Amino acid sequence: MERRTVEFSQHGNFFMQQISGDLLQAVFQGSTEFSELSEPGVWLIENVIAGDMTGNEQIWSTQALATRGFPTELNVVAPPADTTPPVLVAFDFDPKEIDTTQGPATVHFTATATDDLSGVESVRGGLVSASGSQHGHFFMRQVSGDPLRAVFEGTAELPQFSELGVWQIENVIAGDQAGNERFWLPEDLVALGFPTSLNNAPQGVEAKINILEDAIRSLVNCGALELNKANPLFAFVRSTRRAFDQGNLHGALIHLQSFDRKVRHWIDKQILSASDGEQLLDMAGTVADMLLEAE
Ligand SMILES: [Ca+2]
Repeated sequence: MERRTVEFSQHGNFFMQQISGDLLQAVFQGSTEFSELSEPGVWLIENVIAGDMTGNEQIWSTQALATRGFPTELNVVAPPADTTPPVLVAFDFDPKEIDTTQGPATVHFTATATDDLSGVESVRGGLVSASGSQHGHFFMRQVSGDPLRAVFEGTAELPQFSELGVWQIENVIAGDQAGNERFWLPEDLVALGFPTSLNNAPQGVEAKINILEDAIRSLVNCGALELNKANPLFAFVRSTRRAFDQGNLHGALIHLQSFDRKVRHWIDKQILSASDGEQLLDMAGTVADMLLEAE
């Protein structure tokens, strides 16, 4: 015995098995499955076919079934389409002060996103450095909630020697299972009251003195400065370091304040390029500001 379910372009069929009765009056049962790709709308029982043991078959058409008062229609309800991307209802990261001068820094991100129908599938985003030349990324995974209100977590790692200064969240992107995506730019995040800034700065006076020392060392390494014990730049940083190590913050500050005159002298003598000199002065100024605060 066989039955077919048909509606125009899509066809289905199902086979039935005897579940009770006897050879002369048998009760059959079977089933058929509709997938999410099945055409929505009214499906018709195209025909029902019954056969006996000797091979005789009888086919009843839709019309024949309807005439006998049997049901012939089955309505497949169309699933509503999901055309709306998720909504970002929470976004934060920690810490907001990092220091990549001594090693890489890891920033932890959390976000909560809601979706109307298919469910949130992904949340990710990017970071950009102050100059715009360096980028970081964070990919998040769902840690709790449900598809319609999901909590995501992820991390971004900024490598050692990443650009210093304020990094911005460049964008946050959330997508749903149906492929709808939405981008939030920094101004969108600010409008929602979410943080967007991450400050990458050396922490502490000592870290900054290290940077100053490293900067002078790298000028020597690239040949911009001659390695000479009498080099006043070395003498200057050494004495700043010594004063700081002895807890003599005022002494360290005096050294830093005399730095400006010395560096300008070296720039005038063309022993130090103007841009290198300005960079060193910037660094020294930052250390001096911190010492002033600490004093
Ligand atoms: Ca959606």
